[in-house]
Amino acid sequence: TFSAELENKNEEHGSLNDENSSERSFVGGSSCDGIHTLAFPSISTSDFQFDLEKASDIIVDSVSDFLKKFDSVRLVLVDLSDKSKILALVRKKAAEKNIESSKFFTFVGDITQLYTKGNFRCNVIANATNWRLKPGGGGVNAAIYRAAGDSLEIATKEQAETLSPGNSVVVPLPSSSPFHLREGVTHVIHVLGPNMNPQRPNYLKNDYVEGCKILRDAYSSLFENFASIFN
Ligand code: AR6
Repeated sequence: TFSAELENKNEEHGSLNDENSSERSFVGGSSCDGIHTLAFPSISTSDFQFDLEKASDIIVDSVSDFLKKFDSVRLVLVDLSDKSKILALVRKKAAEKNIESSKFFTFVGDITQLYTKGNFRCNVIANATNWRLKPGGGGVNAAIYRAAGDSLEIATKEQAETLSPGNSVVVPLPSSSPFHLREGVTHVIHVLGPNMNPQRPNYLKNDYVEGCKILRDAYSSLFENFASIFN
């Protein structure tokens, strides 16, 4: 079950720094405490086939830059499985960089059920989307649109029709939206990352110079947009 997975995660994978037990208190349910929390998936590393080593370097660098600029924020990288390679790489690199583990950590679970299944409150979640900002397509995008219902699609259309790689858009969720009511998520930030999958639009043909630049842009856009929600 989900909770069994969480307990397991807490013992073995629960935080960036295994000696630091701070995450346990978050799992107890008292997570927000006025701290703005962004949960985000690893952009581009599954369907878009971006290299995991390169992506993990970019995640850790981008997080570290962002946390230097803001207090009272928390960033949480989420993936579905405790065997997630990207979570393991990021945990290792974040520990090496001495990133504060109360401000940035990893979490195993479904990003659409962080509160209802994981007892972990995040007010903002990021989505790894497609250029048309359309529901479906698999991965985290399909899951988020499914969980949020029509209200996310409608609210998204009010903000943007399309997105170019390296950009993001903030979508406020109406308070009547089931996702808002159930999960306490007030905003979804759609992010479009670089694509290394020949079957998808904007294919970069293995150009990692351009790909890394776009992924860096994607995370800075995501984090700046997150900060803009409460600043
Ligand atoms: N909760 C948490 N993490 C998840 C979930 C979930 N429910 N589902 C997937 N992940 P991907 P991309 C993780 O493929 O590579 C879509 O079709 C997953 O394990 O969703 O940026 C869009 O429409 C991985 O670590 O996004 C685009 O066309 C991460 O989320 C395309 O895929 C991102 O995987 C975007 O591809």
